[in-house]
Amino acid sequence: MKRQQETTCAYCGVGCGVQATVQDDAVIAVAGSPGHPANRGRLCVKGSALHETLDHSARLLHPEVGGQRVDWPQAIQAVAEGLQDTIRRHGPDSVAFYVSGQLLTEDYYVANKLMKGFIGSGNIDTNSRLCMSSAVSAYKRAFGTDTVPGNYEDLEQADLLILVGSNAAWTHPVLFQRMQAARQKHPDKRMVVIDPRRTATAGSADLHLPLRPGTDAVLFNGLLAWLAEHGHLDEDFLTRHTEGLTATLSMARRTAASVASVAEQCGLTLEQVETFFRWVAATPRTVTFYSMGINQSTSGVDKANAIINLHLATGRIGKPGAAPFSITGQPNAMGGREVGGLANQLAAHMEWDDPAAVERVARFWGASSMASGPGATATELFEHIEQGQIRAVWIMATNPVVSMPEADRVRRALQQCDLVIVSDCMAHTDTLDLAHIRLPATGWSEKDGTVTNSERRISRQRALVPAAGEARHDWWIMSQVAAAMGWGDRFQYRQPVDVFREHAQLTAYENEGQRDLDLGAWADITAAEYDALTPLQWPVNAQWPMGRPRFFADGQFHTPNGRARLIPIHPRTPQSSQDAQQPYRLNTGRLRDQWHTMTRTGIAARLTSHISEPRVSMHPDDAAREQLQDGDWVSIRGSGTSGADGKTASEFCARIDCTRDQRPGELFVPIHWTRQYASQAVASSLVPGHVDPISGQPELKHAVVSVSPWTPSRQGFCWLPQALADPPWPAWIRRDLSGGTLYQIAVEAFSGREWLQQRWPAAQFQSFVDAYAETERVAAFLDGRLSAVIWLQPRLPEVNPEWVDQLLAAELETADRRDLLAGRSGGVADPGPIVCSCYQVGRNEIQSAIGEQGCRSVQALGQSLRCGTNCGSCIPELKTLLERQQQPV
Ligand SMILES: Nc1nc2c(c(=O)[nH]1)N[C@H]1C(S)=C(S)[C@@H](COP(=O)(O)OP(=O)(O)OC[C@H]3O[C@@H](n4cnc5c(=O)[nH]c(N)nc54)[C@H](O)[C@@H]3O)O[C@H]1N2
Ligand SMILES: Nc1nc2c(c(=O)[nH]1)N[C@H]1C(S)=C(S)[C@@H](COP(=O)(O)OP(=O)(O)OC[C@H]3O[C@@H](n4cnc5c(=O)[nH]c(N)nc54)[C@H](O)[C@@H]3O)O[C@H]1N2
Ligand code: SF4
Ligand SMILES: [Mo]
Repeated sequence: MKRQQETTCAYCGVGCGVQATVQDDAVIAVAGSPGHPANRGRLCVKGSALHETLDHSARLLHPEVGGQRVDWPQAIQAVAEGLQDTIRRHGPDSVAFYVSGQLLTEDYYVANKLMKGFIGSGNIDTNSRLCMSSAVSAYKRAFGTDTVPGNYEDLEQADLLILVGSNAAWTHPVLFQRMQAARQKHPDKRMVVIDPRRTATAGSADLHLPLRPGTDAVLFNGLLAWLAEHGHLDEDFLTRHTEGLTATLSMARRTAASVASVAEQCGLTLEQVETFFRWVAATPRTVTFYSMGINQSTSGVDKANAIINLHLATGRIGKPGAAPFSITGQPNAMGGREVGGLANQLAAHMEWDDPAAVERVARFWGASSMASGPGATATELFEHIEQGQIRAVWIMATNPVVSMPEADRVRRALQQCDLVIVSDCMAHTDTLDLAHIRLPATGWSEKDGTVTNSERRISRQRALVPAAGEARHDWWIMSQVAAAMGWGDRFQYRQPVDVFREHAQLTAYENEGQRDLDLGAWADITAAEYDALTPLQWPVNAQWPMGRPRFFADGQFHTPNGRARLIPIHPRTPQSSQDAQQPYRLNTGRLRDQWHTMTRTGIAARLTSHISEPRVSMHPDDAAREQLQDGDWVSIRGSGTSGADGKTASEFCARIDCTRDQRPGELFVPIHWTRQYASQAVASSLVPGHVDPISGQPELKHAVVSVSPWTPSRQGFCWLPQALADPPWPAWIRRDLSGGTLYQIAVEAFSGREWLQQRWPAAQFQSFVDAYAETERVAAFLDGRLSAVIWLQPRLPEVNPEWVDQLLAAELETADRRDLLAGRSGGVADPGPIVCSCYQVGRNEIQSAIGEQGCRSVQALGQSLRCGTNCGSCIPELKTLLERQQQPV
């Protein structure tokens, strides 16, 4: 029987509603929910591949203690005893939880309560520290609370959209498409993109400001000073509802006095800066949408406040189409902020510095041992592990040995830690591989609860199918541990609604209109109501029973005197600076079709076809100076980061991608590849642990590095039936395809035939060797079926890897064998790198449609090849291909 169920996407903070089709306990199809206000029927490429990532073969299916399979009661006992024993010997601050914006609100709530109210330590922090803690601090400095003023409709209603440090076309694709659709309807709307790189997002903008990295505060200070000088401030709003203008303005004037000074400091032209300033002056309906290019910085809070200053000074806040808008990355980063999952938050928008609040929360929880103040933030937490102050850590739904700055150091710290407990849904992650206790968690399609998206909208993520193997919900696992530690009467949850109801009650508890976060309308929610919950924007209480779309248009802020604060900003440059040893600035970030550490998106072959290897983006002038060509291998080393041995620098080994989208002197690498998927390509291992002094957020966007060439003697591909535990090549990148595993490899001295013979002595081999051309192609056959192929030559062969994948496990005709050894993809056209993942349309096909069939527009390409007609994520790339090919030579 087929049925349809409404749920929410597992990935980004847009929080799209998903309509899942379920048959025989399997999700067989997904589509965007037409009725969900976040996406109104759309999904991006990651969302539309959700059902392709649910294969149980890669899942962690049962608990393990010390590498041995155990049952749940034994696992719970081991965790409880491990934590209790540590607390007994070293005190409550010797244990810590490191959790995630990918937990549901219910999971997050239980984690926060268990640590702060019962274990009695503030040591719970989350990967959101790496993501939006600067945005939270800036909102609190300006408004007194962590309140997102606007909503997604503002993005459509704005006449000027300023995207700062955001590659939304790839990272918040459905929102980006909503913006694009609004621009198409009203062509006089404008979009400005501020990003050192020319991203897919920047390529779609009316104005791209490729500023010098880290100089955003100069730009926004300069803008404020210029608007004041030209009489564009909202004096009435400033006088009645804000404080701090004089000092803020004088600092702005001091640090960014003129258009010329701004242009000089930011590395922009006068015309670029002036155009931007004039557009802002002329457009009251302005939304500034900012993301990791702002937050991930040692002055991230200041930069966010520089943006908020602009909106306060022009009164552009809380009105339709006018707001500062920090966009969150993870599906439930916002839910974490609501329960108080950051070490420096207490709970439910109450703070540590208010003793009455600490007492109130303790009373509400019936806390046996209430923590008295903030605990360790993410970077501090791993430092405390390294120094032996924290002896036991429980990591849930995050992969810190890949995503934390100084990733290799974090790895060494965990290797020394007495007790590492990891809850994850997958069987192998770089972090899980270091755990003493492994706990299988339910994943998307099984877990059940709520998430809050970037516009404060709470939606249900529903269980669609039974849990895989013995996987259990995170809230259940923690509640069981709490019970085993003696606090069962305070953790008697039978289902997610029990947790949600208690969370809603806490938000309303002795609130009396004092706290913005108030879910009082749900304080007595029943299971049936919870099941039927429709997406609403908090608060949801007597005053706002259907949720509240916007805050602050009335000029009422949650500061003691009710006024918003403008904050004087003294711009600071990134902490590491380039020198002769580390001449390049390194920027890190995301690709369109991968999610973070690839534990789920790496499984779907369709998603690895867009960009199949970690490439280092480099300006052609830099490449020329280093005597490198596009596709050459390099080794990148970071400063102040030490590798696996603790002595030499961490290393990132990959091929370069020469592109003018990059500023000279600056490199970009993707963050997705882990030790599971590449020999040496963990971006965060190159990034030092410098953090913002207010928010504790690491400066993940601004490292400095050296580059040295590496010339392998040969490169190529190895197709195998399955992944290897320990690949033998000095450099490799793995892809999981439908027929088996593909390795892209680079080798020194290596004979493909000898290696295959050692692995499969019983196999038959056919090979082609051209010693002069240094080319080797070997095929291994088991029982007449093709089981492995290695193809090596001095440069990477231009072959469509899917072609060989399709042949694996097949009994090949003589002609196919001949083609294979000759390296001719017999009759199978090579589509080239995949541009449209939905319909698997490659660059070669698109180029020939433009060149030979005369397609002149995205629409024409869509009609001819279907590319761009489903999720639309590839439209910016289609436009670029059209532009490039149509330029007169
Ligand atoms: N496809 C995909 N989408 C995702 C995710 C994913 O893993 N994959 N992850 C989600 C998560 S958790 C997050 S946090 C978001 C992140 O979403 P984004 O913030 O949009 O993504 P990033 O690629 O990290 O960085 C954004 C841009 O900041 C720019 N930048 C770097 N330095 C500066 C600077 O000094 N100034 C300015 N103005 N810009 C700078 C970079 O060049 C980059 O293009 O994406 C979410 N969406
Ligand atoms: N250099 C550099 N580093 C970065 C960034 C950057 O831009 N540059 N960005 C930072 C940002 S913004 C972020 S958000 C982080 C993300 O970094 P991480 O959080 O480390 O990355 P994920 O791969 O999302 O890890 C989530 C893990 O949880 C598992 N999981 C999924 N669902 C569940 C569940 O329901 N329960 C449990 N228990 N496990 C689950 C997944 O299998 C996966 O192993 O990376 C940060 N690191
Ligand atoms: S934009 Fe894509 S990844 Fe983000 S929630 Fe929507 S479908 Fe999921
Ligand atoms: Mo994030």
